[in-house]
Amino acid sequence: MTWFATPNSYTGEDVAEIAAHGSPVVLELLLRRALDLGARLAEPGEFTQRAFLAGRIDLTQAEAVRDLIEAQTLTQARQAASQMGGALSRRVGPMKRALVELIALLEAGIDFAEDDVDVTAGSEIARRISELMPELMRLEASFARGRIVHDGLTLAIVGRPNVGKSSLFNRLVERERAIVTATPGTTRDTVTERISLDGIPLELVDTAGLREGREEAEQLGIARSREALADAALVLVVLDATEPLNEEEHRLLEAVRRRPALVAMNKSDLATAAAAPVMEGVASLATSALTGDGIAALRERILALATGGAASEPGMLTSLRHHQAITATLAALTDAAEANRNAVPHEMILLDLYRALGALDSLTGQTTSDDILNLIFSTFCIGK
Ligand SMILES: Nc1nc2c(ncn2[C@@H]2O[C@H](COP(=O)(O)OP(=O)(O)O)[C@@H](O)[C@H]2O)c(=O)[nH]1
Ligand SMILES: [Mg+2]
Repeated sequence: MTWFATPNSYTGEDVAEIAAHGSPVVLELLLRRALDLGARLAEPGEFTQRAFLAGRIDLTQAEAVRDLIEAQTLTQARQAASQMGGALSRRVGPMKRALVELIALLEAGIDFAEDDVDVTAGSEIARRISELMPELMRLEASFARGRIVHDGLTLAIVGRPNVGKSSLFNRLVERERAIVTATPGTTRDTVTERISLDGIPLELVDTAGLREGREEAEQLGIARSREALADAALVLVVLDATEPLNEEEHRLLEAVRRRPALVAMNKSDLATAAAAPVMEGVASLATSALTGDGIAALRERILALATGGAASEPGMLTSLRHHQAITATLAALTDAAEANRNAVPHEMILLDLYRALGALDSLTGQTTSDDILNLIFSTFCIGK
């Protein structure tokens, strides 16, 4: 038994922790005994929620506890650990202080108008607001990388039969996961495998070759391929570099033209430059699943496609909730700046500034409604 005395426990309350040998029978027995003696089972995330309500951690840190438990790659775990350590809150702290200062300045001008307190000049208000914007915008932009580190992405590998989709898939997952044969139409069902590309979780989907299906099983496989193609965030179109494009491939390239897509001209070991099919403005690179040529470059290109070139940084926004809070802060500050330009009374500008502060505070949980709090903590596992 370990005793954590208030206020130095995880939740801030008096906490007794029982550690036991891992046998499920022993644990079950201990749990039953504790329940018989008046204990009750914790709700999902209840300990973390109590820690949050006691002010031990803020909301971004609480969310990071869940993210750390659910982390599947080392990068995800590191990102969650850094957020748990307060990286995001530390980034938001100075912006909040600057905003509170500006609010205090305007409030003072209104409250003590008769006592000769100088009314803040419009130019000073404009300067203070515009000083806040760049870092808020950087923070908003960090969501591009933060979201994919957090959520991962799906990449569908598509193309006609026998071009080497399964071979490339196996190269990327670094084992013989999908069946490769010289007979077209071998892959009948989608095969998925999770890999980590520079820490970014990527779900690869190998699909059945797209063509007019010969029999029912293959037709079903092709229907699934089309679904996988529609659902995936990223698409890898595989072509055979030794053969001209056919109708199906022209249609496919047209379909992915406006999507994040890459084209692998596979079997480059067999291809002569003259035989390389003509591309239609889609980025392509030569690969050989047989020799491994171009596979490293393919990984890099997939990574660049996934991240859009956004680099990793401390205190990234990782959830839509974070992103919405920052977008709302930016919108309210933009309104405040606009009102200030139009020489609107300070009472009105303050309304916008308070709205910005509220949005910023919702990120760390100071002004988050109970409904949203309950929603967040319900996604935790029990006993955390
Ligand atoms: N020479 C050569 N053969 C390849 C290459 N990639 C795949 N193949 C062969 O092409 C055939 C079809 O490959 P597979 O991966 O099953 O194609 P899929 O139908 O598109 O999944 C197999 O015999 C592979 O060994 C490559 O880069 N070079
Ligand atoms: Mg295949």
